[in-house]
Amino acid sequence: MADHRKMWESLGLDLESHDQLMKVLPPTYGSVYMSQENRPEGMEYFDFVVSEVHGQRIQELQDHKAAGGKVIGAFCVYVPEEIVRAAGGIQVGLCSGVEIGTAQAEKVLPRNICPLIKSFMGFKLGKVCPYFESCDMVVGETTCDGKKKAFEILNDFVPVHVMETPQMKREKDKALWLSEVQDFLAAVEEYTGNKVTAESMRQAIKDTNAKRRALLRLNELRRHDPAPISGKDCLLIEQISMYDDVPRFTAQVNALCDELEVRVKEGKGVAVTGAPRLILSGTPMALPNWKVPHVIETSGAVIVAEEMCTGLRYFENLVPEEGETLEQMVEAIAGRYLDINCACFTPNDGRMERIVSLAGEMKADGVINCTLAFCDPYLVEANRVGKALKEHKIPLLNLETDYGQEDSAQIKTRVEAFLEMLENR
Ligand code: BJ8
Repeated sequence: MADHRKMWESLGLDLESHDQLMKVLPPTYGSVYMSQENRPEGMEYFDFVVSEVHGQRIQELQDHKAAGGKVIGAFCVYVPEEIVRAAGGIQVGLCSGVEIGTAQAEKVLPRNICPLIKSFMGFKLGKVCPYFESCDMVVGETTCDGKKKAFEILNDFVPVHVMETPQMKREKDKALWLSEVQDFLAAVEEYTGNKVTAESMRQAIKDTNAKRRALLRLNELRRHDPAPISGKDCLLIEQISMYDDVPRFTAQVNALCDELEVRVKEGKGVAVTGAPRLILSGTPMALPNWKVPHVIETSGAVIVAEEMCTGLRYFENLVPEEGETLEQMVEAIAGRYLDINCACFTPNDGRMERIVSLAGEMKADGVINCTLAFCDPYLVEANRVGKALKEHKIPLLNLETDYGQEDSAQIKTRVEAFLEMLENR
């Protein structure tokens, strides 16, 4: 890795804590990713991105800023990245999947709060994330209570624009959401100093749709048995999609898909034909949270889809491209985003329907519903997931976990018992 210390210093990072974070990543990555057999060659690009996760991409963000551009951070797939792109900005995902800065985070947050919230607060207060420190503004949302209240605190350290995400999807909620998206457009224009035009918005929608199409293409290829690519690799790509350069990422995913198509023709895969096929559902798995997928795939199963925000919920709906005026395009964006099925909505039947249909499409043998500890929306919704899957006789394993490694062995025991049950059905 090139020496980026000067850049990190200029961003105000706490270099000592940052060094500790960077020390954890390579060995974890080596054991989780590089140990996989028969990986597609196209994964080389994504390995490189991880090796330069705080290097090259951060340098690109600094170059963008030096040229007058703005960087905007987000924590949720409800934040419409097309708008930031249309205003000439770069949007980056700020959710983190590692326990770091816990002591600092617990000075402002209760101990018993979802690890995702604790982690992003720890990243900010511990000054260990160059993405956070590159952001001119961050965008919060009123999805779950924990996040909503945490954004008030975060606003003491970085300007936060909060979007009010409704909790239901009735006509009046749609109207509220559209007005929130319009307000967001105005805020982004103000921050970037750039006026969004119909032309720039059309291009941003096209670019973002192209990225989502590439991810959909990748997902489609996973229908095959043997699976041409592991779930771990797909999750990694989905995590990287939140912050990589859009056209470059799209091209790399498509190149990987070209390779996978050949693999499929040759009957080549990463797991043996007939290996148990599982769908992973639940709360997002932010980089570098690979614990559960690693346990699953080292137990002999293969993950064939992620019904998560680091997964299908992020890319399965496209923004319709027919809009002619800026207003029409903004409406199309609002409509597309409100279609996402987050457990923060009530009812959230769309999610249950999607998990069931996905299990059929991907010929899955079962579903693992994995929820972060203290996440009330998803923990309570596990009941609805269980009911829907039972009605369709789809086996389900519910897991609740955090960012620590202490429960790995226990999770492995439960996953192995689930796989044994699938085998004996
Ligand atoms: S659209 S899932 S990205 S809110 S895990 S912080 S819900 S307590 S992340 Fe999410 Fe947007 Fe919904 Fe997706 Fe709260 Fe739960 Fe923590 Fe969560």
